[in-house]
Amino acid sequence: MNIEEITDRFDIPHHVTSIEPYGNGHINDTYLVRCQNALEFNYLLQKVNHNVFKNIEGLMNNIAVVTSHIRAKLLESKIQDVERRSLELIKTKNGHLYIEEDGQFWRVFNFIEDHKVYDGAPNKEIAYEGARMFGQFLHQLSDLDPLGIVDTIPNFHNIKYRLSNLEEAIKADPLRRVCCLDKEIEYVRSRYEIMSVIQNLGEKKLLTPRIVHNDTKINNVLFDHDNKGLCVVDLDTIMPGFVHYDFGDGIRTCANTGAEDDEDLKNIEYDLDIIKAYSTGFIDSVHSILNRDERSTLAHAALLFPFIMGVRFLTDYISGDVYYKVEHTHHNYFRARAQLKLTQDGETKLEEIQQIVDGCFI
Ligand code: ADP
Ligand code: GN1
Ligand code: MG
Repeated sequence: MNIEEITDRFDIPHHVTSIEPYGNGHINDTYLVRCQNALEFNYLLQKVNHNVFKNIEGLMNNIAVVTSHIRAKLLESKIQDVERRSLELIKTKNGHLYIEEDGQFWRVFNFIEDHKVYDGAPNKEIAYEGARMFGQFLHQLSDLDPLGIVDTIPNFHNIKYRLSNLEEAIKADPLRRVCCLDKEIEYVRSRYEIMSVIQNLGEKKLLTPRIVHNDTKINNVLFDHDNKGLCVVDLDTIMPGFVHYDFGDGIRTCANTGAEDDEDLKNIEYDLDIIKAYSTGFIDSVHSILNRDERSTLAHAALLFPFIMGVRFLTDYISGDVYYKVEHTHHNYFRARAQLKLTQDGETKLEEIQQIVDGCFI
């Protein structure tokens, strides 16, 4: 079945004029479906990455529950433009949430028109606004029944699990890549205890389990032309977790002066002004729901997230690039090295980051 035939199985009430690859994600295959209609209403078709997400039925149910919950809240608050501020799944002509064809899984969303995305925050205003959107999203989900939400990737941000995966990959070493990675592996191993702090607090039940987004890269917020946040996208990883996850991944992607995969390590450091803007936006949205331990340990997420991503990229590099889409042979290596450099920079700035975060709760 070709992509036009796949699209035709969804309940799209307009004539489709083109289907083109879209966006910059590392996981799913995304297409913009343009249609002929007076309102310029278009759609987003996605092939969900089944290698990454094993339980598609559970994942699609999560998304249906969350998008309906958010849409109901927006309608209740009488906000304008609800179609551009929330995702909506377009069902198939048979009323299903997705289709399965030849072992591939496809779904369609409303396409949010006239938006901008940023891979990093170009200024403090964007960092504040992106963070406010992620914080608001977490707040909107705080009254959702957790029993209706399944784990789409078990142990997704469990650093102990990620480190044990790395050790297994090192043992297997299928492409003989480990011999060139002494420096990175030694650094990662030396941080095992300190990077397990949040996981340990969670295991001791000191942090509130919440429904969180879990993938708060700044390019998962869509902005309007005035750089005001429109909508949070990429809902595949919504599942139980801790507030630190959404705070940390946002800081990692907003406040890095270099790129996620920067080959020039001199470009990479944490910009404290951006961290301040991000922290202010996020905490403005969530402060009322956080407990004392969540507040006092939030800053640590600025270390944990580049670290966890460094570990995951390194594991994928050693395993032969089986998880992330890569653009060249050593892409995962450069990603890992860049993320570990950002972690090291965070370590040198931890005291200042802690002060910034504490200041946002006053
Ligand atoms: P991935 O998991 O591969 O990152 P995403 O769901 O994040 O996939 O989609 C990839 C990109 O497509 C996003 O970064 C965003 O730019 C764009 N995008 C996603 N959903 C929508 C939407 N409903 N409307 C407009 N653009 C979208
Ligand atoms: C992936 O889907 P995308 O590109 O927004 C990954 C995140 C990583 C990120 C690193 C399901 O996010 O966990 O932080 O790449 N998503 C999944 O860029 O693994
Ligand atoms: Mg994405």
